[in-house]
Amino acid sequence: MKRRQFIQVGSGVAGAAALGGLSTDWFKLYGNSLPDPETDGDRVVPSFCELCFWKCGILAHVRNGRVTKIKGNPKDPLSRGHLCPRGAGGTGLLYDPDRLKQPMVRVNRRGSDEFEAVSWDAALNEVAENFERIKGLYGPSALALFSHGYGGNWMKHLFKAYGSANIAAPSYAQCRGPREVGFDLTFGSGVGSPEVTDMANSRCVVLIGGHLGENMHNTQVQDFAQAIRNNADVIVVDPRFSVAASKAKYWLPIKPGTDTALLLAWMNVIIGERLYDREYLDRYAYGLEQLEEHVKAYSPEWAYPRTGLDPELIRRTARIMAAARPATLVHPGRRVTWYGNDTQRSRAIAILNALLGSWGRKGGFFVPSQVELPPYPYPGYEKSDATVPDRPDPSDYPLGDQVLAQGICDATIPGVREASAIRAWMVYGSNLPTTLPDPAKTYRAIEELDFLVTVDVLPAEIVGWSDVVLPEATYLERCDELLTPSYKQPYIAVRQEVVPPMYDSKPGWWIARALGNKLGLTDFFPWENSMEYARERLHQANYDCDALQRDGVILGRTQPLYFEEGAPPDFYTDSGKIELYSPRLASHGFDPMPTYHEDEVDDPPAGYYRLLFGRAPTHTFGRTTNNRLLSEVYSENAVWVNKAVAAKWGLVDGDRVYLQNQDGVRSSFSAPIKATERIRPDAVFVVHGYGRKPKKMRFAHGKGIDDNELITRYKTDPIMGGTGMNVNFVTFLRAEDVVEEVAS
Ligand SMILES: Nc1nc2c(c(=O)[nH]1)N[C@H]1C(S)=C(S)[C@@H](COP(=O)(O)OP(=O)(O)OC[C@H]3O[C@@H](n4cnc5c(=O)[nH]c(N)nc54)[C@H](O)[C@@H]3O)O[C@H]1N2
Ligand SMILES: Nc1nc2c(c(=O)[nH]1)N[C@H]1C(S)=C(S)[C@@H](COP(=O)(O)OP(=O)(O)OC[C@H]3O[C@@H](n4cnc5c(=O)[nH]c(N)nc54)[C@H](O)[C@@H]3O)O[C@H]1N2
Ligand code: SF4
Ligand SMILES: [Mo]
Repeated sequence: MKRRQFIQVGSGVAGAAALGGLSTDWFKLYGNSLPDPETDGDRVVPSFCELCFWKCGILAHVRNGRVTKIKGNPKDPLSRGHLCPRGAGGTGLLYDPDRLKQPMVRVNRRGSDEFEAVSWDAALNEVAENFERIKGLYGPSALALFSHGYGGNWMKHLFKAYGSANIAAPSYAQCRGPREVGFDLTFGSGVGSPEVTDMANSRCVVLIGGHLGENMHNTQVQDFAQAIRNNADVIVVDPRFSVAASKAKYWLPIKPGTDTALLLAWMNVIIGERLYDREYLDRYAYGLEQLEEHVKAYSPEWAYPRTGLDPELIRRTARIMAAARPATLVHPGRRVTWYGNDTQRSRAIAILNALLGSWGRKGGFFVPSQVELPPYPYPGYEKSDATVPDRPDPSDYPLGDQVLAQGICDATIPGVREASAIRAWMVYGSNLPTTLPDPAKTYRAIEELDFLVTVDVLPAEIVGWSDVVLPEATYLERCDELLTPSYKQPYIAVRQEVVPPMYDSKPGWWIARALGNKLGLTDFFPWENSMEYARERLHQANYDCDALQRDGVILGRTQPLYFEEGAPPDFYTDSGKIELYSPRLASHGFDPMPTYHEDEVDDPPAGYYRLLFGRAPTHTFGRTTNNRLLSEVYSENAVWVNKAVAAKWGLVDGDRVYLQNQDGVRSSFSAPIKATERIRPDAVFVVHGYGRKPKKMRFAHGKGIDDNELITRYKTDPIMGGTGMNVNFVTFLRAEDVVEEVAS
């Protein structure tokens, strides 16, 4: 992308932010869909994006061997021809001068970030020897894989073939795990990704923290913009006046951590005033009588002192939701690991949707479908030799249905899970020191490891601590597993090589196959390359691989989306119904219906503020903070502080501060203050992904504050093991005082 064009992108975004956010036509601001005569005659390769995990279809333009720009693929259901700013800025990753360029082996103590460049053969031999040694001594379950991003599928295949089921990602227990479990307990299926929200047709959208517009999942934001254009009633519950709140009819600046009280009060009004969908509940739901009894005590007046929200506002918003039903979407959110009671809060959101009859209904949640593609005919995976060691006792977090990333980390530290200790990690596309809470523990686990191999594209924190570093080709330089999302429009998408890998980087499929061959797993890698693999899978189901490569997508046949259109009302719960009352939770000793426990949230100590964090539209965590194109707009984060609080501290906009938490942990770097009325006085907010430590990330290094450093505490969800991370408090240290202290 040319600089001039990028400035267009940049100023568009900055303009949107300055206006208080998202213009309903904001996608037009990026110029993605503008005709550009300068690129006529380019080679155009369809593929899909990996700047975040939404997987939008792209058209990459290539001229003279260089990718000049990336646009949305109009045929692709997840981009619909438009990209978010990050997707349009993908060349900033491809041409990042700080990229990992060759395989490397550590030469000094772990964490010194000193390496020697070696050949692929030497690097993979080192990995294979260590894997074989550790497997021989302790069995394959002493090996763990952390994997985030679509390319990780090849490594997961490798691990399963090798006999280890220890495959974890912070996108479960640090992200949307509680939501999936809460919805599954209620409706018998999760919300999935892409979410099955039918927001474009909603007449009322309720966002509980979900900060769409800053949280920039492309089609979610397009659908949200559509709902706003349709004049839907938008209700945003957030301690911060988010971009979404600026588009809302009602902003409820809730006291952090008390959302379950609000949700119960809303149910109290909807049930008390008989505003729910009686017919729908009679047909599909179990436990309405118990729920009616249960929520009687939770009046808006009861909720008021807990949430800080006016009882009349609670009543009015409940009635608005009910008036628009079933086209009311109480959005399930995505990162819901907040306070450790998150499965129950997600349950409360699910139950509220059930009362409004919105699951399986137009404007609520649609019923998704998927193109069926048979798996590649591999031999069966070896059975893993042990149960996963991520929880001390199998009865801990009994409803967690994926491996807990923090549990694998714990199991690496001697004395914590002795019987099933982990000795080696492979880390693919996951920057654990900045994404697992209590980073001191993560570093301790890393130091205890016998062996750590990282597959990455940039010299991230985790890379600096590795024994072997394998540089992956970026998503624009590689083919990947076929994509068949479960969505409104079923389809197949292909990721293909737009330009050949730069430097000595290799695609994930190549790395997994080469390593698999060294580990004697040749039966699991019978294909020569991933396109041959894809062709074989497509051939078996009679799809045309050439057409897929030409168009980027093949659309499947759409199925009915709503119950009223004939979509099957299947609820995969024990009762086969929507469970307002959950016998399953009761059988494990948990509240069968969401309950507000007074002791669930602590107040900040005097002089401290709750640390909240979220997204900026142009960044994906720390994945993009080194991307020169994207960082033009927000090159560092700012600390949002309530104006009155800032005044009390004598701080004005732009004053630089360090944050220090309740345990005396101070941020490594400073950031400017943003004094604003857009946040409650009891909380501060920073965007996640800044304050990067590695000096080799020359652009991002030292810019802004890393929220994760300050997350020394977390509360674990007893139901499924998610780590509630909004439980830390911070205070301010003026940057000039800190410098003095360091100098003295
Ligand atoms: N403190 C704090 N912690 C959080 C969150 C938060 O907001 N604050 N958010 C949580 C959430 S919602 C999630 S989903 C998780 C995500 O947490 P992680 O799974 O750790 O994900 P990322 O931070 O995206 O990991 C990025 C790593 O992938 C590398 N990478 C980028 N592209 C590629 C590629 O194509 N191939 C390979 N091999 N590597 C690549 C990057 O260089 C970087 O090192 O974090 C959770 N943890
Ligand atoms: N641009 C961009 N978009 C992204 C990502 C990205 O990195 N960059 N990451 C993607 C990923 S993996 C995820 S999981 C999602 C996460 O996006 P979301 O699910 O939307 O966000 P969260 O991080 O859970 O929540 C952040 C919001 O919750 C508010 N909040 C904090 N505490 C409370 C509380 O107690 N109650 C209420 N009601 N609100 C509260 C914060 O003020 C903030 O506005 O974003 C996705 N989209
Ligand atoms: S939402 Fe943006 S970054 Fe994410 S896949 Fe789509 S275009 Fe790429
Ligand atoms: Mo996430």
